[in-house]
Amino acid sequence: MSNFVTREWQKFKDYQLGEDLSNLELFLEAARLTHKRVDQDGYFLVRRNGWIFETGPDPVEFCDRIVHQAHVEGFCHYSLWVISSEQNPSLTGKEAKLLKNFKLDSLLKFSTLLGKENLVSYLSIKDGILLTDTVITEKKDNQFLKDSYQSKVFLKRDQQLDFHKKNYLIEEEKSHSLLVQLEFTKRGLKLAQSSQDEIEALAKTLSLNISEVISQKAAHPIPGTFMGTGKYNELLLQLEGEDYSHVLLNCNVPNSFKTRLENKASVKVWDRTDIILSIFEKHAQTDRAKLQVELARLRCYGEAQIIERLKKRNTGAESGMDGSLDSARYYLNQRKKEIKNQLEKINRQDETKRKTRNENRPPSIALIGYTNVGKSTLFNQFLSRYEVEVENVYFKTLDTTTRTLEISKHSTILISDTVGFIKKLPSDLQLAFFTTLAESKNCNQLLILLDPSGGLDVEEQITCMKDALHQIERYDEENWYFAINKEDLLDSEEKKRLQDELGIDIFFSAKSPESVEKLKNFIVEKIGSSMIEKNIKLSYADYGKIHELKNFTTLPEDPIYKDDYITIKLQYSNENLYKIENCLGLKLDDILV
Ligand SMILES: Nc1nc2c(ncn2[C@@H]2O[C@H](COP(=O)(O)OP(=O)(O)OP(=O)(O)O)[C@@H](O)[C@H]2O)c(=O)[nH]1
Ligand SMILES: [Mg+2]
Repeated sequence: MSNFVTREWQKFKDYQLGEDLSNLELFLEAARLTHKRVDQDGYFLVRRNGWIFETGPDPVEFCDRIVHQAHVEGFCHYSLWVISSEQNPSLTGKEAKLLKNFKLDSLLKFSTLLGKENLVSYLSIKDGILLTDTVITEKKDNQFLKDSYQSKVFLKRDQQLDFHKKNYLIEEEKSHSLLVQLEFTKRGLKLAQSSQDEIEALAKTLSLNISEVISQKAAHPIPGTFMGTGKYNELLLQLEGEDYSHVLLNCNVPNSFKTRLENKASVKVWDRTDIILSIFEKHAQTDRAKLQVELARLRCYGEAQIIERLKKRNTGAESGMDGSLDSARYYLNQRKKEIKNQLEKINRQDETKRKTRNENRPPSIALIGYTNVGKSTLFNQFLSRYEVEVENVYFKTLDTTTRTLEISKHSTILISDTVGFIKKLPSDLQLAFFTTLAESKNCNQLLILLDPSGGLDVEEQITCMKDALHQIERYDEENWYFAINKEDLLDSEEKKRLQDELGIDIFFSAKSPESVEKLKNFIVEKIGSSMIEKNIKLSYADYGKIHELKNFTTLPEDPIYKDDYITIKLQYSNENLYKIENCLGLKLDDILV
């Protein structure tokens, strides 16, 4: 990219930051001028209420930076603007990829052509606060974009400017957070607390860099300051001396405590629930996941806090609210109702799909386990292709994916990758989480993966998994298999201890193909042993039905072709017997070998 181009776009950005651009026409004129000078397409990002964040000729470079900032700030709704001399800038492959890679909500396009029709498309941003739509406008005698609907995008611009300027600086200096690690020891205290390892892994998932830790061990929380007064003062002192982007707490604290500290120290305060919610928000990809997280956020924050936030951000006007408590409350309830209805619809559709699949359901197995244990890695290995995303972060997967897996030449099973568990998940997320697990709830077998290198002991992972499974009403422990993944990270002594003390069924490494093959054989054997096995005799006239049989049986061996008939070994569960007999048009007992 030539220096000239970069400089010109940089000037445009400075212009945005320096000017009051509530006058949209001025802004568009500046964009047109910049564009004329550089003769290249340009891009900029806007936050959901219209704040221009960054401009430049290279969208990838600043998307990288901005999306990172978005996570740090807890915002996740971004639109990318394309300024182009094309009359109707089309979505190129590169831009489509940007939308996907950076999870941008939309691409907004603006043509800089003068004298002809100008076009601005607004695609919907589904954040429930700013509702936009796709609109085409014409320029008529300097009447360009006078439409009030569209100027909403730029509303309140000047009040947000400092905020973003500050973000910009924070990003350049690399943000850093302060961790407050509290441990309460009183028996029977029902408080979700993360170990330091766990909270560090959660922070890393959000790209939050912990540069300082303040810790305290106490019997129970102290009213008001939550920690001891001395420790609280130490925290305030630390916040005074350093410019942190976040204070992170390893447990959940009352909202009033957070607000007080935020106001006092001008820093974002996130407790364990906030951190987990932000991760879910960051990773939610499907409509269902996005809606569930939004609902959890609305429930979790509580009415008062959301209203407070709305007021602070002054988004009331944009959402069409008059800013009063009543209308905010009305808006919140409406939004909750809306989300619930949409979720119910999605669940109904999924249920229908599941039922159809169950009609002809081969044996099924779900990969479940604590977050980051390697479920998705194993899933991809089993299928020999990159089906689901894998990353060394918490809660990468938020939705269940089910695929058919060939386990031998004549048999298939259904295999599901699922959302990861975490100890003491915030209760509002738990609800969302268990709905997502509905798919695995119906699987015949559960392969419970455990990670000996994770932030939580294997013993604790097992307890957590058992609790969660009981909550979705799965008590059939005979169908659960415990498998330790990441064997490569385990020393022999620890392996022996786990084998002796916990009765682990199998050790493997999802990264080693031989090891995955061993696990596959283990699954085939287990599925086989839970089923009825029979040898039957089929005439050559029924040869074509063998393929159909695979939908609800397993054929562990190749059929044997005799002179007058074929013998087949069948494995099936009793509930599928009538389907087999229907398919063959014969009673199994009549054709046994
Ligand atoms: N050393 C080692 N690392 C592994 C192994 N299996 C998976 N991993 C790594 O563990 C990390 C998490 O893997 P994922 O497959 O995303 O884990 P997951 O259980 O699907 O995680 P969530 O979707 O977040 O619940 C990735 O960095 C993997 O590369 C293994 O056998 N050995
Ligand atoms: Mg996963």
